[in-house]
Amino acid sequence: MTERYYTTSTAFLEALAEAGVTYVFANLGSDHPGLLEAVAQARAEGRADALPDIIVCPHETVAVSAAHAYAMVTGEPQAVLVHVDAGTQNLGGGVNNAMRGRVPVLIFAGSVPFTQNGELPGSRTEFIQWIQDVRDQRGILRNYVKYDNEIRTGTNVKQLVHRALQLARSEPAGPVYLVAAREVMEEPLRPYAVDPGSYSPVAPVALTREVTAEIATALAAARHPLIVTSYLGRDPSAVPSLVTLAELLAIPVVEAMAYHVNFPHGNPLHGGYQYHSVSQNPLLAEADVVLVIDSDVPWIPAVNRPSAGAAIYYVDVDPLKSQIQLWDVPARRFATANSKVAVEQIAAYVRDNDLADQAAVSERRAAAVARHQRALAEQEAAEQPEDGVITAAYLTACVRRLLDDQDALILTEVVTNSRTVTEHLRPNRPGSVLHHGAGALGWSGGAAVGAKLACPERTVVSLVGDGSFLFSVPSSALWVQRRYGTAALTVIYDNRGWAGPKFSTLQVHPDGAAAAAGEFHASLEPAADLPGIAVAAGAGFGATVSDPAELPQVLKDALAAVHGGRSAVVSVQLPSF
Ligand SMILES: Cc1ncc(C[n+]2csc(CCOP(=O)(O)OP(=O)(O)O)c2C)c(N)n1
Ligand SMILES: [Mg+2]
Repeated sequence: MTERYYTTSTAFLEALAEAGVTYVFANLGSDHPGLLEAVAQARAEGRADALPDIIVCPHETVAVSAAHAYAMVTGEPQAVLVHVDAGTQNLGGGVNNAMRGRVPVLIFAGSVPFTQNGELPGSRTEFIQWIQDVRDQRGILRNYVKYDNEIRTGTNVKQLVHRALQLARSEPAGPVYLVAAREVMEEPLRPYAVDPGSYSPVAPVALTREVTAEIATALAAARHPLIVTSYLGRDPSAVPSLVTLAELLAIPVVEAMAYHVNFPHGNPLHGGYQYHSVSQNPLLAEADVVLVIDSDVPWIPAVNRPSAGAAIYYVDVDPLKSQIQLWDVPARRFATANSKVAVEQIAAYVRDNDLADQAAVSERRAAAVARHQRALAEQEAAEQPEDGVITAAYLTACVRRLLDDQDALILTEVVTNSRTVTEHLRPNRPGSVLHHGAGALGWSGGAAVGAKLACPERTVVSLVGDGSFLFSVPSSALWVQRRYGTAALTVIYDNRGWAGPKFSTLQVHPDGAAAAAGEFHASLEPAADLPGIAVAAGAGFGATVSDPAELPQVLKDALAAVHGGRSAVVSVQLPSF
């Protein structure tokens, strides 16, 4: 029997598969012959099933965003393969998003060969291998990864991969980066195995009994307790636990810069959404005890903060925000804990010690019900189209109705329309709306690919700004969506420009020369044919709509195209900002 083909590349890919990586989102280069040969040899030997599938991504933004969304949906990290320093740089904001969004992703890039005279298999053969020889390739990503290392030999590559993924998955989760030169990836090896079971992520952390008692007692004794959260819903099973705690004491829950469904919109204790807040939130102003759980920016203190006397408790996987340079939320207690575990502990303590003052709970509940009904009535009123113009609220209501009977997964990247979109989607189901959780636009196109691969049975819908759509490299994203049968519906909130930078300028210079001139260099007129770009790249349906009466039917036709297996992109013309 001939000896099995087995190199560092084979072992690397095997380790990924053993660790649960199903897909390698790849953009290839001269650094990857070892990996491509390993895949081909495995196929020839009938062992292709032991390796992950390769998804070709013509832009790295699409690759990393796909891996990001896949991990958000499943909790399972995927791999991204890029070309030396150049491909690493092209990952750009996508790595930033994965890091800030606490999402595990394993990124691998080749580094240039370290021999040049043919001393070893893989030695330099192309001029670019001198040009791409930089001082510190790993430094490109060091601000944005939890761990970076170089694979120096195949003999322990499996351990490195499993350790990297263990770090990536342990809370706070995040991206990790491995590099290796061609000679190392070509190294012949004896096949070997490691036990993936011995690299599980760190177990969730609980509150101590003392801190549980302190927080439970403070919340139960408060007149106006409040919970603020941004990403507790990253574990959908944590949401019912939060609902139980909130209902036990009738505590309103405010979602701040939410990028998951943290609390059902329809629950009367939902205290609303805070995004780019420009005014004081009354619930925050009246609160005497605030539990912040899983949030980076619970409020923006210059415009919106709790009262000076409020007792704040901060529970988070990283309550001191060690990855943020200036961060200052004065709290009475900071505690490291998994949010689901923590809210269950606090609720159990309240119940076991009969701490709930039922009269106060009934009073707060009645106030919450009235507040919630008022908010709903205001939202309903805002959903009517205005004088033949499609507003963001009306559009979102149409999308909500369109998806009423669908098992939909909605990805949002709508910047200045974030609050409107979340309010009018009225999300109730944990895990049904996702956002990258960070600041680098251009996620949604690739994210739709990852989301669809993660849950092929669900209808994937991206709601995006026109600027964000262009950032997501639609020529690449729509092609990947077609090639791999991951059809998605994209609805563009098209205000023909970047409202965000304009609003930022007005916040700092409300009466300045830019405001007086009305020039913010944020217009994207003359408008590009965005659905045309999508159709040229691979979408099966593209349309631009500006008549409110036509909108529901256009959205239906677009959804039908998606159910028929082809992506659809609809540009919805909103008023210019
Ligand atoms: C990669 C990246 N580049 C630039 C920015 C700065 N930025 C913030 S909002 C914005 C405009 C986004 O436009 P669009 O998606 O149309 O949303 P709108 O502001 O119109 O609501 C820009 C350019 C960013 N966040 N990310
Ligand atoms: Mg815009």
